[in-house]
Amino acid sequence: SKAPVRVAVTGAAGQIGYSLLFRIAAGELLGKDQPVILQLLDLPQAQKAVKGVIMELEDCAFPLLAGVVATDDPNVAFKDANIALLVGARPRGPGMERKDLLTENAKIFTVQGAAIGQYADPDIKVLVVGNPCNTNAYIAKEVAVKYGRVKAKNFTGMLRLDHNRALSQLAAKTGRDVASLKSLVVWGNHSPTMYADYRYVTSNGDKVKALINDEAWNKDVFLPTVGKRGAAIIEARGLSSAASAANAAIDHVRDWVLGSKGEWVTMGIPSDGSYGIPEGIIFGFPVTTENGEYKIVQGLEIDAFSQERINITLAELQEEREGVKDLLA
Ligand code: NAX
Repeated sequence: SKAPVRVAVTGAAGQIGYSLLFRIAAGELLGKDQPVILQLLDLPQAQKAVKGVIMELEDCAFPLLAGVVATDDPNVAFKDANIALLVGARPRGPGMERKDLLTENAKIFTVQGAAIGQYADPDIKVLVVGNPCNTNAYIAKEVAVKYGRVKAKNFTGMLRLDHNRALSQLAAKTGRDVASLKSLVVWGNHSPTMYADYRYVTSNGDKVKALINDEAWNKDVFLPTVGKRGAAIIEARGLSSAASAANAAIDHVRDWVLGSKGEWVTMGIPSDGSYGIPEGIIFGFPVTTENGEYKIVQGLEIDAFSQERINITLAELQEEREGVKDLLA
């Protein structure tokens, strides 16, 4: 049988962690024949809750769960890790400005980036879920690569929840099966500025844009619905999205590792300059994946409306980068 893969998960005691860990241990992340060792990181005050989660993991008697490590030390959590899901982050407290949120998280991701850079498997694949996820991924990447071991291209941020949210809105609007919808893109930042672009989406060979045939719906309904979905869930549930976020994290990493079989998926990845996005910024792009590598879908025409939306989400990311510049100097 295969050697176990080490999967580090931060924020293990949180609500996304509670949805995520059981699915990883069940083989939904890396395949039903791939044993995993979970390396769980959370804050010191959350260690008791992590213990409780581990008791439940034990009680599932998952055949693929080859071991569990619980720690409050990033250097231990990321040791030899092959995959890292960075979920834990500082939530926005009452009266906290966006800028404070950015700086508080920058500190966390600087520490974790350094631990990954020094102790993880050099081929580690990192997905940042904790918000602001694009900029947190950017920080972890910038810090980690300074140690000269891990690869910048392997630091990614999660746009997949936005992608899946957009797919389900399109399925509802067209009455088509969600599984029939291909070639969606979500450009940019995981924030309400993200641009869900369905110009290329097809369903069983039909152009979804032609099926919908309503430009006003795009601007007035679709984009705001997808962009504000997180807030709508908080309003309805009294808690932020967790099971759907965990599901998207699994989709993201599974497709990255096991391949998208020619289909486009959205990943937040360090830009290589494609589509005029400055190099290094973590930006949502359409990619295909094969053999553990992603490749940006090239040559898509960017019309005036799309360019305008891409500029808005890019400007936000550049502003966030500017806000953490001093911490990375
Ligand atoms: P919870 O507050 O339930 O859990 C967060 C956990 O992280 C807690 O157990 C906390 O102790 C831990 N933590 C905090 N700082 C840590 C650190 N420095 N090291 C290790 N662990 C730490 O939040 P949850 O609902 O699980 O959400 C986690 C993060 O995901 C939040 O930042 C949230 O904003 C973000 N989300 C991102 C999404 C995306 O699409 N990218 C969607 C869902 C979610 O909103």
